[in-house]
Amino acid sequence: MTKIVILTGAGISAESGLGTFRDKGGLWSLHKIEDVASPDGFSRDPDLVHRFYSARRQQAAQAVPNAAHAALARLERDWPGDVVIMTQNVDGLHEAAGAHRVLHMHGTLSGALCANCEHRWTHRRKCRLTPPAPPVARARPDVVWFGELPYHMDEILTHLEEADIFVSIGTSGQVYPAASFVQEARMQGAETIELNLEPSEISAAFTQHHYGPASEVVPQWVARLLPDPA
Ligand code: BJW
Repeated sequence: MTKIVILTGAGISAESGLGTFRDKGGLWSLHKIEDVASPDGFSRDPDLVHRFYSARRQQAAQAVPNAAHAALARLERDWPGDVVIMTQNVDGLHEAAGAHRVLHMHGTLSGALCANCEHRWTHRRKCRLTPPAPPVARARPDVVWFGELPYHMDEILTHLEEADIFVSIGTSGQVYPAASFVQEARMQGAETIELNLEPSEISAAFTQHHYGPASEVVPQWVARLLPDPA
């Protein structure tokens, strides 16, 4: 049975109204990465970091999955082999579209973590993080910042070793370790496909490319793999 391993990045959620990081007008043109996406930035100015993530949490709560998320959920449901989505996104839109096998390698906006004791919880309110009770005092978003180890790496590496098809969707290939997944999959003999708005930094590593908005190229790719829905 053919195993399909899918890596997604911010580009898949762009048409759901969520900003990407490195595109023109993206999050990193509005905020300094080292201020809002690093442990040092959080230590220096936790309020700034909380404001940044509160705003993104509010945007994500209003966003709805687009045709690309829906196509991947259909692929997961109807493909006779294994399908795994590993996402760098923290927005939860894959699950909102109905996908179940999703590994959140950079965490989620709904997760909270105590920076002192590593206690984790899901916060109840949509915007501000509220620690459940003392001594859980230093609440931070449960997301992966620069210099931190992404989540589920052992499981991810196993899936990459087993992949027959590796597909990268809407990611610029500028952030590691995700940017190296295509090489891992290629070394195991997987077919490698890039679906993106435009060639990424690592396009040359892929054997197939389809460029255009995710809401178009992803459903087209899924339609080639699956017969029309009844
Ligand atoms: C569309 C579209 C549409 C637009 N349709 N497409 C030197 C060399 C190599 C590595 C390093 C180095 N120095 C430091 C490092 C490591 C560092 C790193 O990679 N730095 C680089 C800047 C060089 N990485 C880390 O620190 C990571 N940890 C780590 O390496 O630990 C060590 C280790 C790991 C594993 C094994 C052993 C040891 C941690 C990285 C954490 C990244 N965190 C963030 C924030 C997460 C929380 C949050 O969301 O706020 O993750 S940063 C940000 O970048 C976020 C994203 O997930 C990530 C990737 O961005 P993404 O998704 O690719 O978005 P964009 O904006 O870059 O691209 C969008 C793409 O979509 C574009 O191509 C568009 O064209 C396209 N697009 N509209 C289709 N409609």
